[in-house]
Amino acid sequence: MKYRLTTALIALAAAGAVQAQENVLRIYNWSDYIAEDTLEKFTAATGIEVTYDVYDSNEVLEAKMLAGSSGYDLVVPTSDFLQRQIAAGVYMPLDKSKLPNLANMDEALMAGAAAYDPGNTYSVIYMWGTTGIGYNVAAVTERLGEDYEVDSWALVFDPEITAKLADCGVSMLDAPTEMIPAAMNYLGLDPNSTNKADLEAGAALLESVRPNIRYFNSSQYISDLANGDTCVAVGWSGDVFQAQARALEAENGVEIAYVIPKEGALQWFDMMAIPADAPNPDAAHAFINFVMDAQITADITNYVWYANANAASMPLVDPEITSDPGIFPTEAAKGGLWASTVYDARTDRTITRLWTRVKTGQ
Ligand code: N2P
Repeated sequence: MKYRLTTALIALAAAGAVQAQENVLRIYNWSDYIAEDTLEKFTAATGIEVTYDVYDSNEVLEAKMLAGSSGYDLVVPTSDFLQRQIAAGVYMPLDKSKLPNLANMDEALMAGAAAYDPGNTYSVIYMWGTTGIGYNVAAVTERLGEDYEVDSWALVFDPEITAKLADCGVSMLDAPTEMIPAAMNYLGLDPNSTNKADLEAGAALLESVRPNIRYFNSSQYISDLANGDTCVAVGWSGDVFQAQARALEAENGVEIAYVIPKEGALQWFDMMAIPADAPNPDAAHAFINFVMDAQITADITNYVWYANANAASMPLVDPEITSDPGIFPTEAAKGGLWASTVYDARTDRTITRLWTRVKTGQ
């Protein structure tokens, strides 16, 4: 009898464990990219527990996705990387019957994202933004003069200018498919060119300013800008605004601004997608639908300062954010934005090789 009871208890405990496991959603998202209460609210609404890991590089995410068996149920690649990963069979088609909140999405932006994922079959826009420049207003003015207008990529790509800024700290994203095209664009070349000579020219420009760059990293600059430890960063729109907000909160006298340079900038979409081998795709669908709730996505935008693509959420987004041209670019600025195209394997290898050279000088 006793034995039987124990067996029954073990069976019960095992069933409980399986059930607990089934009710876990494993998310892999960009760092500094969600509101403080989003996961808590999701668990309260659905009973699904969340484990949440972060990355700051598409290359890191892509390596995990291509290797397979990541254990993640939901990931957030940028649109061009997503396109290549879809082709590699990494994701499962979304079951749109489980996503009634798709009705909230902005049709024009979803049509833009469909250039990478036809029919929006595998993905939904999480947030979008631009890759521009964040800077410490006082530190830059002190070094370049009152009359210097910060409106150009020259701030980070002109060796004479970066030499004057080097002492206060200039950083760049560790994102080769964003930095090399930005340099090419500054040179007047097509940022999407896959011509080897063009890519080499972009890399050579980066090498020419390399001695004045303190580091290449895609997340460190938020706190460094906010604390005044660096003064210029090529960065992602919302991350720079988060630095600005942190400095304001700290009342440390640091004023941070974000500029989309006049030569233009990359506009990107970060996409929620479900790995084909996700252990819990139902929970992932529930989360995607939850994020598409107007209030939830407005809460995220209000916290991370990134634009979302949820039309229904707009009235709930802080007007300070919707009216900021750094977050929602003006029609005029939109003309200067470019979208990235996915690289073929050969171009990808070239970029990787050039990037190693830029970073290490070899
Ligand atoms: C959030 C960075 C997301 C932008 N820290 C990268 N596409």
